[in-house]
Amino acid sequence: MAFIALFLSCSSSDAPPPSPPIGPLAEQVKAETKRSWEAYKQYAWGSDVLLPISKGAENWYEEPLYISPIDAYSTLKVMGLDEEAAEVETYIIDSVRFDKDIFVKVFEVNIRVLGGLLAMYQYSENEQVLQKAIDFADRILPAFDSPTGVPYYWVNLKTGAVKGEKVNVAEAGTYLLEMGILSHFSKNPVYYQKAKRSTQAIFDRRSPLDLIGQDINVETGEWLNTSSHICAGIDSYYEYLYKGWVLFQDPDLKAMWDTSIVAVNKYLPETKDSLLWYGRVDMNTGERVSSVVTLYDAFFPALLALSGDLDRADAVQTTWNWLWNRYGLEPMAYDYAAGKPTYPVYDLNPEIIESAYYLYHFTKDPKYRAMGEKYFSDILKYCRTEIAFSAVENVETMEQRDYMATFFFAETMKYFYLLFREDGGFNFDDYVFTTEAHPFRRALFSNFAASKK
Ligand code: DMJ
Repeated sequence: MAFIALFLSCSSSDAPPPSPPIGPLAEQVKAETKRSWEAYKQYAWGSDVLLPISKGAENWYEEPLYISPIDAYSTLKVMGLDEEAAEVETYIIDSVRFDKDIFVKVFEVNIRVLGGLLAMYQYSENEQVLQKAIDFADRILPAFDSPTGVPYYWVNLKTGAVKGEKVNVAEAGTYLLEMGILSHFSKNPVYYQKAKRSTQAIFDRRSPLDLIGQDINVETGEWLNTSSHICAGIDSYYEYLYKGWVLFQDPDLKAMWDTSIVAVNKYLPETKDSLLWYGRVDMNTGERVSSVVTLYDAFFPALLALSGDLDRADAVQTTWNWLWNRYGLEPMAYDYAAGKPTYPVYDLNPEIIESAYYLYHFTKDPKYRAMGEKYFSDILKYCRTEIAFSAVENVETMEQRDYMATFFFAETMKYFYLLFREDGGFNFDDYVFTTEAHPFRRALFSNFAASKK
């Protein structure tokens, strides 16, 4: 009887459609994420990060900002860990206040805290979450009140005091998505306008070669470091020009991207031993200044692929894949002319996995999934701890470091999961990922108005 009832209920027309197959590797990624999440909850709940070897916790500042759970939320949702996600949402609503007398790094909290809260609102449609996001954004907004419109490095969440006149371009120009999304959700254009003014201020100070430098003085607009590259310190400025255009359809961003990417592809590439590197040149002369690259640069194939340049994307991914396989993990900084790391830490960073996911998404070439399988097995081999995963102090010795960055939840495990999911998880025609891998549905922004006010 029970069998018949079950059979009838499964075959009735209102039964939910069967879940798409996920695949064993994606299931393994999900299980490892859950294991690490349990460890965060047990040893670090309420703190910013888990210390995965000593089983402790650490905060970025004098008081916690709950960065790991806020950053992790969208990954928990993507993986279907709905109970865990709901627990974070309740905690944020009931227990989290941002009126803290602490100076925070504007760039870092924008991509992790504001971006994470906005993703939480998108999934939950909980107005209280939106109010938290607005409250948080209003507390970092005073940073943008510099003479140039480029934000100061630090802002005090309680007083609005600012400090830090020197910022790099990634810290100066990675706000369009989070601030634009908030403008749309809150119907207040001020956030997008502040973000765009900062991006425009950088673009307007480009050299006659259409290149920008690395560090800028937010009060004078003077370049403090004229090294031009796509490495850590500039990377996500370019990412947000293109993704900002895709999400908001603001033609000014498209024009900035079109000008910039031509110059980037003209002056930065250098081939060495058949590998294509994007190095560093002086923004004014185009002369080479350094052959040191950073593992952050492995985001670039994803951006190239998204913008339609699959050939270059493949060539650059081949380079980063070579470097990964040389060590079994990537060093944070590497001198491709000298052929050795200059900073051998691996911090559980996601970029090379993100690019494998994008390239697989666009080409369906199984070699990119195979790359991801190797990265995952190396991370299991060298970074897995009794309770979670750790950074590695030196990729030549694989000595572990007692730290698990918040982007491990937000990005690294999310991109592994999506790369291994049999259905790919997302359609890029429908979604845009922030630089911290929070996915946003493009259709929500089809009548985006903040750029027109
Ligand atoms: C992340 O916090 C973001 O992706 C940022 O833009 C640069 N890279 C780190 C992780 O490596």
